[in-house]
Amino acid sequence: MTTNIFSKSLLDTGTNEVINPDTYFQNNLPPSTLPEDENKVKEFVNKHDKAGRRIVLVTSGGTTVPLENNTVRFLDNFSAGTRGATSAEYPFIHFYNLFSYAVIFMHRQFSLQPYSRHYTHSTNCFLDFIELRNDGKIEVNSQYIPKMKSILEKYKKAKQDGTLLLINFVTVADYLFLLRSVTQIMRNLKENAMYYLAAAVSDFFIPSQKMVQHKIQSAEGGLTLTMDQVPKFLKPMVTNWVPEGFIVSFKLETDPSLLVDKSRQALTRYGHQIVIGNLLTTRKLEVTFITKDSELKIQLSEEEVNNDVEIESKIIPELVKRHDEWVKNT
Ligand code: 9Z3
Repeated sequence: MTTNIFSKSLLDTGTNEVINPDTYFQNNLPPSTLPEDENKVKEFVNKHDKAGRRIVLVTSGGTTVPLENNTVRFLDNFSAGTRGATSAEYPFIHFYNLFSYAVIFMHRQFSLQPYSRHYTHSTNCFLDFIELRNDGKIEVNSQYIPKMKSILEKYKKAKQDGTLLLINFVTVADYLFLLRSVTQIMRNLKENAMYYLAAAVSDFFIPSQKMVQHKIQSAEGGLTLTMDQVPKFLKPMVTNWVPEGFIVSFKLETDPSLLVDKSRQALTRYGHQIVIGNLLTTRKLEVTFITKDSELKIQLSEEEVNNDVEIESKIIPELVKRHDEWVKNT
């Protein structure tokens, strides 16, 4: 026997229509931390705008879709947050570009963060990098010092200059409300803002009024889910929220034969500046930049892979260059 969670919910039918973003925001609750995050973002944007910096919003990590209002179970989108966290670390500075960027890093709670990402997860736990000396003191193992020193310097500099602001989301609703607020605050930056949308955002969700309140019980057997489509938020973002900003979105596919066509479709549909296509299996080795009139593959060579070069070290300078050219031509 299977359980259809809608048989337990207030409304009985899912809808095949993609709902309008405005309707979505009217019918779903914002995260309780939204006003606090908005204040932090306003302060950050004002400070860096006055200092003549450009600002980039980097989104990172996957969104969850809760199955119950008192959430025990949820669906998740794939993303460790490596793309976003790594990108936010590479200086958004171009050698003939006078502007530097401050970074708003909007990430899934507990996903990888810039700088600390090198030492946080089980494969590179910080405890493995330090030694306990005979005199009871703790020190970094000498073989790791050069790399740690360079990361620490960049981390301290970002902290001292206050050029990195962290805000987080968990659910797809948190993400959408936060994205709308942050972009609207950044709107006045016009072409001096870049939006780098690397977060993996669910295409499907269950509206809260259709969700059961309490934990779904297993006594009735299996579970059948019907989900609504998440509104296509890139449309209002490009058209209304930040029409003058430089917007870069990522397209994730698993079937190589679909990647370029689907990326181009997204670009045509929303009318923003760049779609970066990547495949799940090769995302750390190869990406394709798609614009209205060009297609560029960025790859790591075998030698670069062996030398631990990260593909973001090529993506970011290319984007900064293109942002610069775009500002000059608009
Ligand atoms: C990406 O494609 C990212 O590059 C990855 C990064 C999620 C693959 P990791 O964090 O992975 O390094 O583990 N992000 C965009 C995914 C997405 O949901 N795009 C939407 C779509 O494909 C458009 S905004 O429809």
